[in-house]
Amino acid sequence: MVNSELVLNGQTYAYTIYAIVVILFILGFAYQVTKPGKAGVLKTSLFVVLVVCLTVLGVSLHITTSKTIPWVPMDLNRADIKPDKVFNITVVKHQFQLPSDKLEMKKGDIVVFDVTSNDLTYGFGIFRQNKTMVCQMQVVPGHKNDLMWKFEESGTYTIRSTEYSGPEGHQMILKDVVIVNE
Ligand SMILES: [Cu+2]
Repeated sequence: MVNSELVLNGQTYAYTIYAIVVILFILGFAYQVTKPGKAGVLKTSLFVVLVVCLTVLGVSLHITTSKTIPWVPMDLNRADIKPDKVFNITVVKHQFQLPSDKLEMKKGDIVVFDVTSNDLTYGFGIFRQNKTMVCQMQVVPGHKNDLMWKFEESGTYTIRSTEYSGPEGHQMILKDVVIVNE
């Protein structure tokens, strides 16, 4: 699985470069058609080549990144996967109730976070130390909400609610409670 942070950074750079090329192309075109004097006409063949290149680049960005969304492969096969650990978590009155103080696992373990809400709709998100999100799901009362995940990097992670659940919702943070050992 590809780290979501890597996907995000990669896409940021790739699409920024792509957008800059397109903007330069349009600026160049605008300059050509508005400059005084004899218009320097862009050769039709060159124009076609540029448009085709941009199209191929744009489409291949989508194709190469389509399988990099980290949660796709595991979710497609999750019925056949037996998790190494299941953490049963309850949420009530804007409080997460964990089965133990810390949720510990080994790097590469397949774990399931089975979260039940007894009152409102909440969110369950796992965040890195730099506050970027690893994964999240919605926690709806009266429904089964379980998230299967495999941590590819050891470290300490924080649980936060990722859904607005009223004014008290912002305090739903359990700092450094998910421990992924090497
Ligand atoms: Cu979109």
